[in-house]
Amino acid sequence: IPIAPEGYKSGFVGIIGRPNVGKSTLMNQMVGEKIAITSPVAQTTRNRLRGILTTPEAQIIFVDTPGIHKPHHQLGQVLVKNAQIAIRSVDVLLFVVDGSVIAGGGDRFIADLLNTAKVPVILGLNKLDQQQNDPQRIDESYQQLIQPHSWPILKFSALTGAGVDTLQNLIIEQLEPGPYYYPPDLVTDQPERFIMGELIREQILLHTREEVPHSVAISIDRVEEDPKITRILATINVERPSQKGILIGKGGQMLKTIGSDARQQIQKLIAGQVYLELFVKVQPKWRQSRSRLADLGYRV
Ligand code: GDP
Ligand code: K
Ligand code: MG
Repeated sequence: IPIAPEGYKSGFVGIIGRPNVGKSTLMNQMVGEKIAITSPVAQTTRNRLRGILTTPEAQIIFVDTPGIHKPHHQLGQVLVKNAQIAIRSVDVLLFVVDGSVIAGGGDRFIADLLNTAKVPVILGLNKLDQQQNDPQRIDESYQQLIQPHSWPILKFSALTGAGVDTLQNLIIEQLEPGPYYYPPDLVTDQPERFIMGELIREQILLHTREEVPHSVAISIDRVEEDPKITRILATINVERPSQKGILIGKGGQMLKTIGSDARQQIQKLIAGQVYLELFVKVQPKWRQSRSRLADLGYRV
């Protein structure tokens, strides 16, 4: 890692908010590459994932967290714990809400958690591109939400990128002088294999209904790099035989669609040809088991 120039700034920025407000979309937009998967399904993001943005003035390390929600089972508890750890270990907190609707109970829960924050907080109203029903009422609900604090409020669209430059500048203003924490050309702390697994999970989230997505975990079993093509063998772990049936689909059609769409995403990631082979395996109750969660790469 090179030595940063005189006066260079750096720091960690925790992105927190309830599920589906656009935290992962925002991180991808800031970093300029798709490193975090996004979808309309809550709990798309399971691990703390770092996205690194290096500019001539500053290196910002974004920490994308799973959305904060009430824990129902072991995985839920792990997700909330990870978000709470993130709050305590960053230099700036970026509280993201869906600015196209008024503040809700989930936002209130997070605002209360943030009362104990000892670092600067920025409130980000996302989805600026979406129609607001009653803009004035929406704005008031968020002003009220952050009281008695005077956190700066910014509006942007993580999807289109509108307003994101202003957000970037405000974050840099809040950072202290510091070194490069990561090489300037790195965009994430995660190994390529992890992102490959995530890109497969993303296609499952996009192609199947509610009951399957929350019960999958992907393991990348083998990656063979040839000069011409990269061969990837991966297993989709599910909890029940019925879910295995759904994922495979009639005549294997569902698995074929998921595999083909995931392959295209992975080809973009590694900028090369990919051959992807997927297996589906039943691992009963993996969500309840801490040791299995650890095996599958979750921090428990
Ligand atoms: P997260 O759960 O907070 O990480 O949310 P995601 O980044 O996965 O996004 C949830 C959904 O909201 C996805 O379908 C995104 O495409 C969508 N989304 C995110 N940001 C925006 C935005 O600025 N505008 C619109 N219209 N949709 C967005
Ligand atoms: K999501
Ligand atoms: Mg996310």
